[in-house]
Amino acid sequence: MRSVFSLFLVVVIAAAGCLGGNGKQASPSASPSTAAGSNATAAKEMYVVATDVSSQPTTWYRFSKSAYTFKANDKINVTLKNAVGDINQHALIIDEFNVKLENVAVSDSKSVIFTATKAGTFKFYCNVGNHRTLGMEGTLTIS
Ligand SMILES: [Cu+2]
Repeated sequence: MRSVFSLFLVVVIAAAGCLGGNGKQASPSASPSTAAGSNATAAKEMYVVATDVSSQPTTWYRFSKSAYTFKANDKINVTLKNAVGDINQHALIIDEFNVKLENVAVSDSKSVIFTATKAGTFKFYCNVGNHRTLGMEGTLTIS
């Protein structure tokens, strides 16, 4: 008899747990037309590090990785981390998607989420001084 009662308790608790879960889901799914859909998907990471790859000035001012590929309509969380150990601030600009991460100080980082609304090959670059000319440029491919 006791074991039946225990089983009954377990069932009640399990049922309560299910109800609680449903209760939590009720509010976001109440407006599926706005909450669900493409915006519900997590943003993809585009993590870019500004780095000085050697002690030679000719290879200062680089992005750690210079090519990224995503799909059209991907939501992209782009981050610029400034890992260059000098006093320079750096930036990451993507003109076509109006991305501007500017004044990123040493050891600092900035992020912004944008949607890759068009396919193509685009440049991202640092707009500080002549950094782009020195090599702070990369390619973003949206397929
Ligand atoms: Cu720079």
